[in-house]
Amino acid sequence: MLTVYSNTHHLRNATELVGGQIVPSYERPERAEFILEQVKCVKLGNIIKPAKFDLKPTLAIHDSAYITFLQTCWDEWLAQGNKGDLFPFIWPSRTMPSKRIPKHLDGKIGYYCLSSDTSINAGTWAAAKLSADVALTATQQLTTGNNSAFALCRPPGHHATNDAYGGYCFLNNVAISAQWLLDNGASRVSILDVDFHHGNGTQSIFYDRDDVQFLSLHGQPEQCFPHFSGYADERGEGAGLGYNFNYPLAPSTDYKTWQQALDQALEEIVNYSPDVLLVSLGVDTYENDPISSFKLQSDDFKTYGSKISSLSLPTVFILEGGYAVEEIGLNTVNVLSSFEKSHSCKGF
Ligand code: SS9
Ligand code: ZN
Repeated sequence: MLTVYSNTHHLRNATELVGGQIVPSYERPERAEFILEQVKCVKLGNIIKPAKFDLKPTLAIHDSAYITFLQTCWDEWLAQGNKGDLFPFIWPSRTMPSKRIPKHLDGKIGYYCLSSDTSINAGTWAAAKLSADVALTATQQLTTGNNSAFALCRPPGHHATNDAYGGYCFLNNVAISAQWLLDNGASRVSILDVDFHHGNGTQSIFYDRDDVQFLSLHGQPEQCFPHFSGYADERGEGAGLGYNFNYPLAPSTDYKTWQQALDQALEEIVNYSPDVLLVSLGVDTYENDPISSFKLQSDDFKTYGSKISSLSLPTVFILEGGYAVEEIGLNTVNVLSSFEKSHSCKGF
C-alpha cells in the first residue's frame, strides 16, 4: 500500500490544557514519526510526498470566513503583544447564542472553536493545510490506478466542522477527500470512523446528504469527548435521514464487543454499495491509550484490518487520533498491512 507523507507536519507543535496546566499536546509530531518508522520497517509500500492543492477542495467543505480566521488569528494574537499559544475562553451558549460573529479576537475565537484542548500557534494553519493536501493526494491515487492508499497526516480532522475547530482538528481531511471524490466521478462515498472519539465534524458536514454515508464507532457521549454528539438516534436529517450511523460503546469496551458494532457497520456499507470507502483511522481504541478507554490489543488491529478489506472496495485510510506514541506505529500498520494482505477489488 502506498503512503503519502510530508515532514512539514512538524509545523504543528502546540500546547494543551491538561489538568489545569499548559503542557505539550498529546497530538504531537512524534506520532507521525513512529508511524513512518513502522511503515518503512514492514515495507508497506512506496512513500510519496503530497501534491499542492489550491483552497478550492477545502472551501467546498469549510466556510470561507472560518478559513480566513485560521489564516489570520495567530498574527492578530501576536499584534496584541501576546507570546504564548492562543486559547479561547468564552463561547456562545444556550442563553447567549451566536447570532453575530464578533470582531474582537476574543469573541471570534470562541465563535470558531469547539473545545479548549486545542491551542493555535505559528505553524498551525500551514500544517493543517498540508495535512489536507496529504489526504487529498492519497485520495487522488484512486483515480490513477491504485486501489488503496494511506494518508499519514496530522493534525487530524474528524472533529472539525464546517466552521469550527477543536479536538486537535482544524480542517476535516476525510470530508474534504469525500467531496473531492464526488466532484471527480464518485456517486456514493462511505466514511467509516474507527477512532475512539465520535467524528462529530464529519457527521455534521454530511448530516443532510445521501451521497455520503457516515458510520462511527466510539465511546458513548455521556462519558466521552466530544460529549455533545454521537448518540445512536442521530440518523441524519432531510435527504440524509438513514445515512448516518452511530455505534456508541461503553467506556471500557473490549475487542469482542467492538467487533460486533464493526460487523453491523460493515453490513450497512454493503447495503449502501459505495464507489469508495474512506476510513477515519484513529488507533486511540488501543488499551494503553492515555486519553481513551477501550481495550483493543495490538493484534486486534490486524483482525479488523482484514475485515475491512473483505468489503473489496477502493479504500483510503486517513489518520485521525492515537496517542500511545510508542505503539501507534505498530497498531496503525497492523491495520494497513493485514488489510493489504487480503484486499482485492475492481478499480474506481
Ligand atoms: C479533555 C481532553 C479533551 C480530547 C481530544 C480528542 C482527540 C481527538 N480531558 N481532548 S482524536
Ligand atoms: Zn480520537
